Amino acid sequence: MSDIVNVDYSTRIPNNVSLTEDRQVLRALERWHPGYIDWWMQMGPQGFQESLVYLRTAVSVDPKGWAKFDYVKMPEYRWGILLAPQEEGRKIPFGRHYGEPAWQEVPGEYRAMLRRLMVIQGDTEPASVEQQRHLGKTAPSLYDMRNVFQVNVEEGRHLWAMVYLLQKYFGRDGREEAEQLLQRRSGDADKPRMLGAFNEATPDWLSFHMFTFFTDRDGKMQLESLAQSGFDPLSRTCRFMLTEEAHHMFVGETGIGRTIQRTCEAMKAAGIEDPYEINKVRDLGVIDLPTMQKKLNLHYSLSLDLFGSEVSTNAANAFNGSLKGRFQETKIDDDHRLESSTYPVLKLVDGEIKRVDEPALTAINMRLRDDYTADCQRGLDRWNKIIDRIGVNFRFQLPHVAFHRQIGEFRDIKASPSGELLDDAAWNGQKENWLPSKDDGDFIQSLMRQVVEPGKFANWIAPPRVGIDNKPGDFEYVKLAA
Ligand code: BYC
Repeated sequence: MSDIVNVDYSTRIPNNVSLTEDRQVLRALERWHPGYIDWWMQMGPQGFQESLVYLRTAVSVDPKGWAKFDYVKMPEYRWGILLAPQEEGRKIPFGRHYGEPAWQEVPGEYRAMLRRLMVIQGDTEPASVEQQRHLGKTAPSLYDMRNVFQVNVEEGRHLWAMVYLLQKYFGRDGREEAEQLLQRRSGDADKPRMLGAFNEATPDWLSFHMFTFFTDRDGKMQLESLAQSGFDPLSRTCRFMLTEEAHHMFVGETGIGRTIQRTCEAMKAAGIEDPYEINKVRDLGVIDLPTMQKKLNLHYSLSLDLFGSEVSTNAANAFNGSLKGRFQETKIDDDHRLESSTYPVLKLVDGEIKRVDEPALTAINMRLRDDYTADCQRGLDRWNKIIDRIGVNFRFQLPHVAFHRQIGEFRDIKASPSGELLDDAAWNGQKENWLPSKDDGDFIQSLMRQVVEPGKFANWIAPPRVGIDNKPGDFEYVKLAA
């Protein structure tokens, strides 16, 4: 049975896909496993492989009780293959094959396109682990340290998820791709990861929390659209990955929220009313709000690039072929084929940013990106409420989509966060007001000191409201190796 809810932990690779009956795939995965562990030891969290970490492990795909918590050494984490249960009689919800039964095998004509989507998705997962591997050393508490490690092991599992699909459905090509996924390295000049944001450094915890808020949220949107896929094993895989993804975005949103809270409280206690009195705020040992806005500008714009070009034939082909749908496709009230509808796209027309109606089919990336922006804005609204509640006069804002772009319509122009087009001189004169400068980075770095006493937090971040798995405030989330 391929749709069992509980996970078989008796084999080396926990799974709910009856791997023991699938000898060839099991052998391919077992051959891949040692290379994965080598990669984890080399590129995973540095200095903590012997520590006992209070982690959740998926033990079921039942939404009501899918995880258990326990102390685990990260290299011994049980990375498994978990797919959401098969939906009886599932029909393809969009594209040319709308209404046909979902495919259990890869249709020959879509092999290359599907493989590409899975390889790109797979590539981001280990990339983020690589980007975050230094963070344990400067964790502001054991609670936060545990959270980054939880995110890391689950990104590792997401790599397994894509590797399983590649090995099961793409034969020798799939096995080669699975090898390549262990060879590329984030930021490497010769063999970089595939997408821009995954080659950037994550130098400090503010970056980590921004990354998990903005970039993991791109992950959510991309997984949501792949979860619509006519290729059922991909759909089921992504549906289960989304269950884990929610915690990653929680880590980002609450991480930034706690940083904002601490800064605003410290300002109030010191009688500082003006959030732009940056040096005075920094002297309190907290991160000033304008610097947080700059980090936000950076991470949002890098994440927008992950949606590809606004007008894309790749995206149109993937939708038309019923491989990658829209966000919440089944809830949208239209023909689900997009044969004649249009969608408004911001474009550069005669040197001005204008709204232009494009065929909805080629504007698929744009639509997903708009859904993403709306989702980000809701998070910002929640952060702004924290600022209001404490009574500081400041608001976070998303920059304009033309700001600081490297992909798509606006990659060759310069624009301010409010969307005003600028020449190079104006941009160079202002850019340090909009993006983190070296000084900003150095200041943030100066606050990054590891705090390992249970229940204690670095000065720049407030404690969380509740613990993980309802543990008390002084719970020892990580038992560091002696
Ligand atoms: N960087 O037609 P276009 C996550 C390339 S995050 C570099 O505009 P398309 C996670 C593109 O490959 C989610 N290159 O784009 C988060 C194409 O090249 P080829 C990851 C880029 O294909 C946190 C050319 O430009 N999942 O899970 O419509 C932690 C023209 O492309 C970029 C996915 O992305 C870029 N930013 O859309 C851990 C889902 N953008 O093929 C994990 C799978 C475009 O012509 N991927 N290019 O040589 C896709 O759906 C699409 O491939 C993309 C691009 C959305 C990425």
